[in-house]
Amino acid sequence: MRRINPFFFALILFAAGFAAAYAILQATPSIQTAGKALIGGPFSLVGTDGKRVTDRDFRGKLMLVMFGYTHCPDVCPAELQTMAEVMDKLGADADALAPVFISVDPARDTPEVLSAYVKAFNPRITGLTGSPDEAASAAKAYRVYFKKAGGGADDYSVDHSAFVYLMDRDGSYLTHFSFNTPADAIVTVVKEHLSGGKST
Ligand SMILES: [Cu+2]
Repeated sequence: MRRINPFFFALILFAAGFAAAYAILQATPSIQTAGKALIGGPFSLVGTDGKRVTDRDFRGKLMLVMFGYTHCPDVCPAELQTMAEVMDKLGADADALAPVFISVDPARDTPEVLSAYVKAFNPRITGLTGSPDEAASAAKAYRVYFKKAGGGADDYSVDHSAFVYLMDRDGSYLTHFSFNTPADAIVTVVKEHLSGGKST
């Protein structure tokens, strides 16, 4: 058998690598689409008035959903401030958007505690809590990570992911914003979806 030219062999390896990379890139969009569909879903929680609230109560409005807790030192206050700014900047369009803050610390975030907390940012923000299982189930639906970290029995922090999710009028996932996304950027995307000009 003829000996393969090393240069030719290297060329084949390179071509194979290129083909593999191309295949992965081609496959990526379908992976992302599958991931999108998996974010969100049914939840059953307790509102700040103590009444049961489910995802179905928000049908017909876009939802801006974030998870956090009232004792959070920095991330949650910053994100709630951004949510409040989004509502202010939307003006009349704010009626079409439901901002929702779901507690990952239901042990301390009673409906009363949560109510005072979220209303201080904006009276339109809905605070939701529930049993530990209900909160965990909602977080799981949104692929939100959270874990109690350090501190004592009543004095602890909760690590949690800090995405803000934008959900469609039927409760399906549209997109999400990472921590520190400016209110203006969120308003732009919300308005695109409100006008129906963008299909994700
Ligand atoms: Cu937080």
